[in-house]
Amino acid sequence: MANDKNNVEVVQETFLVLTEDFLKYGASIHDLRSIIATMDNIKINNNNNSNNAYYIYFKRAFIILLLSTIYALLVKYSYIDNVRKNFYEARCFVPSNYFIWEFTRPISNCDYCRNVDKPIILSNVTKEEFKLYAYSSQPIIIKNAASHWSASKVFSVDFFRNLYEKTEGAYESIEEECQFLHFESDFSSLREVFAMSEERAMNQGNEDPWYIGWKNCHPQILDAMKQFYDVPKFFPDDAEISHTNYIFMGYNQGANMHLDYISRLMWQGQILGNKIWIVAPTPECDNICKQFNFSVDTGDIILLDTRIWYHSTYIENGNFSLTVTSEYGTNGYFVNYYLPTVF
Ligand SMILES: O=C(O)CCC(=O)C(=O)O
Ligand SMILES: [Fe+2]
Repeated sequence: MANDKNNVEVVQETFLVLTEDFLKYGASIHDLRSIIATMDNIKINNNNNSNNAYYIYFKRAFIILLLSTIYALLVKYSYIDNVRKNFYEARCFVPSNYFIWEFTRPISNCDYCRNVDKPIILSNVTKEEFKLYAYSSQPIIIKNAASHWSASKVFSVDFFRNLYEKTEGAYESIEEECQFLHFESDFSSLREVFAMSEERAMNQGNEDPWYIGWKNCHPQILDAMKQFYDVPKFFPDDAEISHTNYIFMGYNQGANMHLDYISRLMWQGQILGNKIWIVAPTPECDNICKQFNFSVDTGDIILLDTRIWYHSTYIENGNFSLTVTSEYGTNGYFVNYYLPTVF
């Protein structure tokens, strides 16, 4: 058992170090996707899905084994001590571990993205009407569903700085159980974000634009935030609603291309500003499905399955964007999109 754990850790480390090294040397997640797509360059179609899937699994298992053996040898002979040290120091700043998820996720049957080249756009949707779309794999925008939130008048960099400064244990909760995502920005913690100059916070002057996100899980922070927004009323009664949430805010570059390793669907309320979303299919579906872009405007809610759609975001014209994001849905339906797991 202890040995198994060691092996799992070694594999995870291998892929974390690989991801970090690729990103450090200037590769983007987009480039990494292309590598995987080239490796999986097999047209998946309805007739021989499972053969292809076994072939892809076999290839990935072989690569995992090969990389972890090489890595284990390097660790054994201590050549990698420095890399390892850096890895532990940098671990929490890696936004998402591309290789772990790419190599261990199930292979998609591509049904989720077949013929999908734009989001479904709805407005004034009732719970009854929404039932039809509730667990759709197509991105959905519900126009103006968040326009009535008072968050648009209250949420700002200052609001969150004050809230975090005055709430005991709030910063620690991010380091201990939650998550801070710096994307392309040079911040390593939320404390650092809130310590930036007013000028930089407003994207004025000569400093680089910034964009960050973080997960809120401190009960007092969540209670304070919930006075200013609502979980959408149109979600089905049986949907699990997450109690935690994320804030994403900043300018220009947005989030880099990634998939999320979460158990439910994502919903996001666009509280301030507009944001462009770029969504792309998983690499094994590159021959069948398309990447596309769409804009989410102030007051809209976007629903997206971020576990199967690669996604990145971008904010135009130097404007500020602030969103609240959370999860809804059930674990169960996830299996519909994927071929049976063979491991
Ligand atoms: O809002 C963003 O910029 C990225 C959000 C995201 O990646 C997510 O909600 O999964
Ligand atoms: Fe995401």
